[in-house]
Amino acid sequence: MSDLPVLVTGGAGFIGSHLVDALLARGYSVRVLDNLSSGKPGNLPLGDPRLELVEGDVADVGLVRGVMVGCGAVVHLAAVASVQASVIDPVGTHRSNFIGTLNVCEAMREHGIRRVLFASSAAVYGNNGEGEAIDEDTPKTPLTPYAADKLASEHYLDFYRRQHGLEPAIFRFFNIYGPRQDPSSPYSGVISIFTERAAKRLPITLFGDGEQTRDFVYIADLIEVLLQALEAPQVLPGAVNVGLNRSLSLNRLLEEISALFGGLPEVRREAARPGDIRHSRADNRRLMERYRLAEPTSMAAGLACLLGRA
Ligand code: NAD
Ligand code: UD2
Repeated sequence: MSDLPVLVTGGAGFIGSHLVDALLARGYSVRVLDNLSSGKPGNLPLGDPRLELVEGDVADVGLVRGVMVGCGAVVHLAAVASVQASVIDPVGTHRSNFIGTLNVCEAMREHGIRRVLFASSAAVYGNNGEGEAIDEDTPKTPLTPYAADKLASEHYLDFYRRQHGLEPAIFRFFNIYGPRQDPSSPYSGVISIFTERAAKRLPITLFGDGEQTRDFVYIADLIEVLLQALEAPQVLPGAVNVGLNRSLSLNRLLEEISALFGGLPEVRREAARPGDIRHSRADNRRLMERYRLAEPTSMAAGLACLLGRA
């Protein structure tokens, strides 16, 4: 472990703020760069003197250069995290999701910082491999600006690895869930939306027949992997899926939520979202080869933690 601060871009968001907590608990000091577009200062323990929050944009190259001075490693999470938002605003999304990555790479090269973790997405596969466990060699067909920017970012990180000695650990997250995932946007993670609405007894909207499946990963399991990647003596090239090779249908998810709340509010059925993937499940052999994940959190346990009942 290095004494130098870790820079976490997007550190005030859902995943970022959990990582910040874990880094502080392990004794790191942390600098967060976040434009607070979806992240919140309230997600962060701002009273901790080892934590510094810099409010600003990863698309601002001068700022990224400045904020990196003295850092030992970078975790690059800042992005417009909603696929639908990228469809509505491809240009704005590209600034955050691609130019931001390029700025991070350039600033790292200038400062001689090598280790960087990057949050890519299962979205890079498009519909390929649907219905099977998707491995990392599955053809990539990014279907949205969000997915195209993530895949382009992966390629640039790999260029900086080959050309400038960066050590990028690239992760393709499947569906991450947990506390602090913002339920307020209709495009936020389905678990945060369903649990909040169940708690408030508000109607739940189910798009499609509910038999679509996802590979849900509890936030603590992801953080465990990210910490190992940060501290690993070396990083092998090639992106790594972060999924558990587990399928859960939305109908089964609703049953789990119902059990926790003693019933469900009204469930309104609407047509499937255009472009919605039917089945998404990770082949996670590479994850298991490279990282230790003793006993992944079960959905029942994850939901209990999310609701503060664990
Ligand atoms: P989030 O919206 O909670 O976090 C993103 C953070 O980035 C926010 O704090 C936001 O304010 C910040 N941000 C956005 N644009 C910025 C910019 N231009 N400059 C500085 N900060 C900016 O979402 P999250 O779920 O925590 O996602 C974190 C990362 O993981 C993102 O890169 C996302 O694409 C990726 N990811 C998440 C999931 C998931 O299931 N949650 C799945 C695949 C990939
Ligand atoms: C997730 C990620 C996305 C990308 C993608 C990769 C989130 C928020 N999105 O998209 O960034 O990485 O995976 O494949 O993590 N649904 C409902 N009702 C609701 C909300 C959602 O039925 O109120 C459905 C939705 O139509 C979909 C499923 O729930 O079938 C999961 O939706 P999601 O938005 O949580 O995640 P996903 O898989 O579309």
